[in-house]
Formats: sequence, C-alpha cells, structure tokens
Amino acid sequence: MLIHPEVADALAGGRPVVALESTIISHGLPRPDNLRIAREIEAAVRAGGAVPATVALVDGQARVGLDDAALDRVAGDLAVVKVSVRDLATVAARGAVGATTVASTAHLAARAGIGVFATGGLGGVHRGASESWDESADLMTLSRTPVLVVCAGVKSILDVGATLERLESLNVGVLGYRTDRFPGFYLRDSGFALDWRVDDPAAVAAELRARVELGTDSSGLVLANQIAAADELDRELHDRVLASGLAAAEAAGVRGKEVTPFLLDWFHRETAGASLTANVALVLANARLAAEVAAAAAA
Ligand code: PSU
Ligand code: MN
Repeated sequence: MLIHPEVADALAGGRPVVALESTIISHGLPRPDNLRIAREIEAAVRAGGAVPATVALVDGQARVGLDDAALDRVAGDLAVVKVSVRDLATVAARGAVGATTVASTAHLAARAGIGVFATGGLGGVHRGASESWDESADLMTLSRTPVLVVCAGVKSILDVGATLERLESLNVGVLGYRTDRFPGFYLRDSGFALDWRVDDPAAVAAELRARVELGTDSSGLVLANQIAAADELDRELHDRVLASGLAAAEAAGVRGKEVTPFLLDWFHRETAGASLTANVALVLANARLAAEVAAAAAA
C-alpha cells in the first residue's frame, strides 16, 4: 500500500484528510468527463480545508492518494475493474488496475489511518434481495470499519427501507445533516425518516470523540447529506426512469456487480444528462462537507 506523500504528511501532522472512492470515477461517471469531475471532487475537499486521498489500485499497488498519472489511469483505462474488499488481494496479486467501491475504499482508508470518507451514494440492499441475496458489501464492511462516510443516502434503485434496517442490525449509525429525512440521492427525501440529526460539523466531531470514548468506533457512521434543492431531479422524471431502468436490467439479465453501473448509466442516458448533473452536484457537496467535518475533528 502506497500512501501519497502529501497525505502521509497530513496524517503525521494530525491535519484533516478525506478519502475518496474511485468506482464512482471509473464505473459511475461517463468518460471523458469523469477525469475532470474527479479533479473537481479533490478540489472540493481542498476548498473545505482538507487533503484529498483518492483510493485505487494501480498496477497492483493499493494507492491512498493519487498523482495525476494514476488518476488518468483510473479514469481512462478501459481495463479498470470494480474492486470490493474481497477482490483487493486478487487484483493486487495480478498487477491489475482497480477502482475501489465504498467498501474497499473504507477498508484501505481505515488501514491508512483516515477517518473521514466522502462519496455519492452508499451501496445497499437491492430490490428483490429476498430472492437474489444481492446486498452490497458496503454494509457489512461498514459494520466493522471505523470510518465516517459522508453520502447522499442510497440511490432509489435500491430497497431503501431494507438498507436502513440492515444498517441498524449492523450497528452502523446514520445521522441526517440538517435534515430529519433520509436522503434519496437524486431526491432530497427517500420517504424514510431518521432518528438523529446534526446541524454543524462540530456536532459530528463531538460524536466521533464520544464513539472513541465509549468504544463504539469500531463500526462505521453514515452522515447523510441531502442534495441541494436547486440540484434535485424532477420526481416524476425520476420515477419514470427508475421503472424503465429496473425493467431493462431485468430483461437484459444484468446481475451482481454489474447492476449498479448499469442503472447509473441508464439514468444518465434516459434523463439526457440531468441525473449526471445532479450526481456531480451532490458528490461535490459531500466532498466539501466531509472536509469540514475532518477539519472540525482535527481541531
Ligand atoms: N452509488 C453511486 N455511484 C456509484 C456507486 C454507488 O451513486 O458509483 C458504487 C460505489 O462504489 C458503491 C458500489 O460502493 O457502487 C456498490 O456496488 P455494489 O452494489 O455492487 O456493491
Ligand atoms: Mn451486489
């Protein structure tokens, strides 16, 4: 595992660092815009007062913090594979290029000593999971990884209610940032209420300290941040595209790790880019908030 010198310096000095995932770059956003957006996400972390550490595997080496050449590879290399925790060693041993999911990013971030991580949406329980057993490894990994994940909830392509139930079973806390509602990624409200709300980064930092004090910090904590009202997708358009996307995935026999990328791509095409604009806006907002929380926690 190679920690970028700027990241290693910040960690050694107790300065704020925010980990970023790379599957969103390689599989969640279309080329060639994905490279520019990846840089914008890193810039949003810097604007919020922290050092960005994008995580990926490059030629088999796990990297925490990418230089320009590495980011280029992750965004542009057609051979880049989606890597969850169980795939890390496989891809490393083969010397391949891999993009890390929420699960594997959280794992490597925690291993590097980074406590705050920003992404777009968490993986979760897929619709029909009682038949397919398709539940993202993001959930199990967060149950045993000490990291705060800032995200816009989970996408409506998932079973949101079941995902919240699993987070509860797995001892993963969920805090709403300035909201009592669990966000629905493209939409501000997924239709589900939250038990806990926080209104500023200092309140999150206080909770992180309390977790250490009480020994409940071995599992993850989710900070759910709503997309800004101005960036939200039209609900009617959203519901229509979701229904057609689920039907298309079913008809095409899409399974397993291909499901999330397939549906994201479907949304981007069928909304003529509106979902992409929303996706980018919420990721940038999450990166900024994560940096502010990391700064408050480091203070
Ligand atoms: N949510 C998004 N964009 C994404 C993903 C989730 O809005 O690109 C990615 C993340 O990397 C997440 C992964 O960890 O999809 C979940 O995939 P799966 O359901 O196969 O675990
Ligand atoms: Mn899955």
